[in-house]
Amino acid sequence: MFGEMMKTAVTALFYCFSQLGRLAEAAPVPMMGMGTLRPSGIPQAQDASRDGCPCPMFQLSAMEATTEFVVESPDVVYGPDAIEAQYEYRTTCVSREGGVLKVYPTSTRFTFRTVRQVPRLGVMLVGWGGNNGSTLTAAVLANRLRLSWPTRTGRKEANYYGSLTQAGTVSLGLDAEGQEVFVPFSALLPMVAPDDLVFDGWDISSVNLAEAMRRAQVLDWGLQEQLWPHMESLRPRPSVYIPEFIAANQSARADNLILGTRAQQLEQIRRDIRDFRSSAGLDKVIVLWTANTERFCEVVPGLNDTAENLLRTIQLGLEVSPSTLFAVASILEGCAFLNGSPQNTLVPGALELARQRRVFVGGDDFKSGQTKVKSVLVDFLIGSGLKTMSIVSYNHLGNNDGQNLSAPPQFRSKEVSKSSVVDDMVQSNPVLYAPGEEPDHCVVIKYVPYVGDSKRALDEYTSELMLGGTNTLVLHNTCEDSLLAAPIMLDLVLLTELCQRVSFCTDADPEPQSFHSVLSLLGFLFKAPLVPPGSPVVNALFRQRSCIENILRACVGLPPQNHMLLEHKMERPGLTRGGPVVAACPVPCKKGPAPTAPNGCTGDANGHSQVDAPQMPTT
Ligand SMILES: NC(=O)c1ccc[n+]([C@@H]2O[C@H](COP(=O)([O-])OP(=O)(O)OC[C@H]3O[C@@H](n4cnc5c(N)ncnc54)[C@H](O)[C@@H]3O)[C@@H](O)[C@H]2O)c1
Ligand SMILES: *[C@@H]1O[C@H](CO)[C@@H](O)[C@H](O)[C@H]1NC(C)=O
Ligand SMILES: *[C@@H]1O[C@H](CO)[C@@H](O)[C@H](O)[C@H]1NC(C)=O
Ligand SMILES: *[C@@H]1O[C@H](CO)[C@@H](O)[C@H](O)[C@H]1NC(C)=O
Ligand SMILES: CC(=O)N[C@H]1CO[C@H](CO)[C@@H](O)[C@@H]1O
Repeated sequence: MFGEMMKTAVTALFYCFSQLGRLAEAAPVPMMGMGTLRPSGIPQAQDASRDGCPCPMFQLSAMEATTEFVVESPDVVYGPDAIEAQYEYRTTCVSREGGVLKVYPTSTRFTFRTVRQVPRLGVMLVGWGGNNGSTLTAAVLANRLRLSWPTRTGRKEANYYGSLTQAGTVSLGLDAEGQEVFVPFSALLPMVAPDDLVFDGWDISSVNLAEAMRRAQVLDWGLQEQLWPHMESLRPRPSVYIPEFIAANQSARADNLILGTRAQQLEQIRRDIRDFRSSAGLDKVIVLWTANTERFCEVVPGLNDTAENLLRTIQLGLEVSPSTLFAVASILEGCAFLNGSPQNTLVPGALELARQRRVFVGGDDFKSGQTKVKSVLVDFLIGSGLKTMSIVSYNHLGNNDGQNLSAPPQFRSKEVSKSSVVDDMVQSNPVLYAPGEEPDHCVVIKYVPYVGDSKRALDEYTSELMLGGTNTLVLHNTCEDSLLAAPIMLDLVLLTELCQRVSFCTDADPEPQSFHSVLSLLGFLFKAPLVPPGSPVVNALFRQRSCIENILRACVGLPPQNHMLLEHKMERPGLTRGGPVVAACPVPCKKGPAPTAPNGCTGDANGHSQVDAPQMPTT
């Protein structure tokens, strides 16, 4: 049932046909990353191809995993330093004229330039000793060292499952047989390899990363043992602790602090960033807040509404949250700052400062478990014309974060970040929802120590069907929160770094520019995506994914992915392909009069690969 629903929600959806027989009546397997997300019980991609699995999808992704590609086009120039692509951005402009919507197609010519040289990149985590910070560090080390470890269900190997860039793929197009060719997301443009990242960070708790890993109780023991000697020497730098911002129970671990005035603390953070950059020989540093959720704060005119006021507030020692202090320090050091927690760290003054210094900021709150499902499921429900009226979510978790979140002021931050996640989907459908009408939406978070990091999320979605019917979906999701969050943190850093190497200009404005300092392209990875003032907030997950994919494609001169597959939908295939090979017609072309009334079996609107589908209406 769930698989059935995902089928319509997920635009680029593929089924492994060879598995379909095996799984018999079981739900088809939605694979967001095409061959990367596997249903449990199906062998890994590599194993599958080794075993001679006839499924083309798995073989392809394994085979293509290291493939480089080159775009053969007069619009794309691979220079020694940069890839330059001419790109036609086609969009539309809508205006209301006398009760009629007039839609004007428009076109803008862009030139994208992507620097090819990837830098030596350092990542500084605020809250390095937390579950997320220690898990991410461990994951990168385990992959770099190619570790494997025994578990009761067999040996496991380090991988980057859950990372869009490392384990997701994109379709480059069709080959001569009419089959799609996939490459890893990370192959689209030169990106830093995650194994090459260098980590550092701050934590109010002084324990080293090995002990932090043990405290987090996320990883298998066999893995922890092997990582121990590598993590033991990693020690978080002292951090800024202001008790009123995080829940009282954190004070027990606060033994590693930067003392002094706010201004002195700011200076120390800046020194730490410079020290890391020079001592580790880095070209770039990106700062990521993954420390505890702080309480929600009001923006006060005259104090944090402009860059100048915010800097003055810090100098005067007035109230400023630790996360905002870290954001300001990063921006002043020219380092991108990403906020993985829900609180409103990036106050207007911080955004203005980022704009002035041309530094990227992104946020808020990693989109890992429940919210991610919500941003798919509600998109599916409303997108298919069902009127969702009630969304209720219960969470219980037992990690340190959960303990905090059960405190009301911190919960308020989480509630705010989780609550607007369906707004764009509701507003996209004026047929179902009158202006101002919205579903009931309730979120509850409870602290249950026993479940630890294995967060439980229970969701109930009730929607109105035609003629007075209702449909209620209930979902139970066991999250392993930090293992979902760590690959997201990785993607955030890698995509942000890539965006720093992209510049573009238009014919009308030939002066090269960068993306807006509020890097809204990262929306796929955040629960409450921060966007430049005035731009629409997109929460729907596959719109967000398409945004990243299509912008990266534009940088190599490829058109947006449109999933039309017209090649496979024509009575008489007539598409000529460019390139040296004019592909053989993939569909058997019958001579003679075309059938006048195709009976709808020419394929399948869900983007299925055509392998087993009936290919032509039989006359
Ligand atoms: N675990 C998840 O799946 C998940 C998902 C979405 C969002 N988040 C958000 O990410 C954040 C971190 O989660 P976690 O599970 O790693 O929590 P955690 O409690 O294990 O780790 C947080 C760490 O931050 C440290 N810390 C607190 N205040 C600090 C400060 N001022 N400076 C430096 N360090 C400080 C703590 O000592 C702790 O080590 C939370 O805000 C959470 O809401 C987590
Ligand atoms: C910390 O949490 C425990 C329950 O987990 C509670 O009994 C205790 O009072 C809390 N301490 C503080 C300082 O809030
Ligand atoms: C803005 O500054 C005031 C005064 O320092 C502070 O009380 C408030 O919490 C700040 N708001 C935010 C969102 O940081
Ligand atoms: C770690 O990241 C996950 C995913 O975003 C988040 O839910 C959790 O709260 C984080 N943990 C902490 C302590 O920040
Ligand atoms: C579950 C739990 O122990 N939460 C604690 C978090 O911090 C608040 C204070 O802000 C405590 O009252 C809670 O007990």
